[in-house]
Amino acid sequence: GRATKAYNWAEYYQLDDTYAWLQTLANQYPGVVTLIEGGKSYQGRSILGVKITKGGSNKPGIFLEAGIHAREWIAPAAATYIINQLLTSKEESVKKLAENYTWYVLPHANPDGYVYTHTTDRLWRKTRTPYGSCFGADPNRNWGFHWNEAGTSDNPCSDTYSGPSAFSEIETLSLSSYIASLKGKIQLYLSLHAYSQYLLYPYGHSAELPDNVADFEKVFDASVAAVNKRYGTKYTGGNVYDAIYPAAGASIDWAYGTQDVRMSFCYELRPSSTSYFTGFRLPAEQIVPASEELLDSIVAMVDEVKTL
Ligand code: ING
Ligand code: ZN
Repeated sequence: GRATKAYNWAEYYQLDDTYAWLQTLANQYPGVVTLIEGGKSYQGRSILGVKITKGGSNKPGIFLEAGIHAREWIAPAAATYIINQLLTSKEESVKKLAENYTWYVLPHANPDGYVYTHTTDRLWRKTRTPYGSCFGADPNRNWGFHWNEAGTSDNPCSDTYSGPSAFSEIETLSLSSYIASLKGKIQLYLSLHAYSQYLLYPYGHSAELPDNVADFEKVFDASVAAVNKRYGTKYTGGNVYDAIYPAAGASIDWAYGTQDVRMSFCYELRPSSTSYFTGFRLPAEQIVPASEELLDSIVAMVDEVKTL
């Protein structure tokens, strides 16, 4: 699907295809879509995204980060689906979602890793920073909030290597400073991963619950009910530490714990639990349904957040 064919959601794209598409959106929607650089990668790539201001510039912000894990291809695909719906949907609920918020969407938080899954190793997860004879730190274990306290590895060859220090990875360092530049503007932080069909909220570093856990539970309930409506897809979840496993240094914990973002969630998208080999290879025919139900869920989530 290169150059001559229109960008669509029937296949997975390479990094350059998606970045070119983002550029066309900025040209096509002047004053509404602004290209943003959320950061840089070790190999010098841009963490490119869009800011969408359909309702003007003074709306509360929603930040959507995807692709921090390279092999979870459905995550960036769903992020671009959401960008497209925010810009083109005729549905009243989606139009409102676009008009009432400033959206910051970054489909590829780990561009080097994503390229590597296309060229060399489909199941690569981490960044590509060299560490001795191994490569990469886990960019969802590298953020500077209770860094390395649980569910991480000190072995650079491990898929959950936390890195030599918090924010050792240029990807998390630069992205975090971009997010910090928006401090006070973000109401909701979303991180897209795969797989297992979970909806998760802080924390990952310990079983301690966020002080507004009752609000998280209300929003969680509305969101998992909505994800089920269209195709019957079942999500479960809760706080990261209890619902899946200990995991310190994740982006959603950092956003909640250090940036005054009171609502911060991670979606683990389709498929449901299956083998490691097939889990990251969601058939391309499922990009659209997985993304439709995700958007249904986000609509309900934002409606619920509004009532808090
Ligand atoms: N799962 C996430 C991971 O980084 C997660 C789960 C989400 C942990 C949010 C911490 C916070 O391990 C996958 N599949 O990557
Ligand atoms: Zn992941």
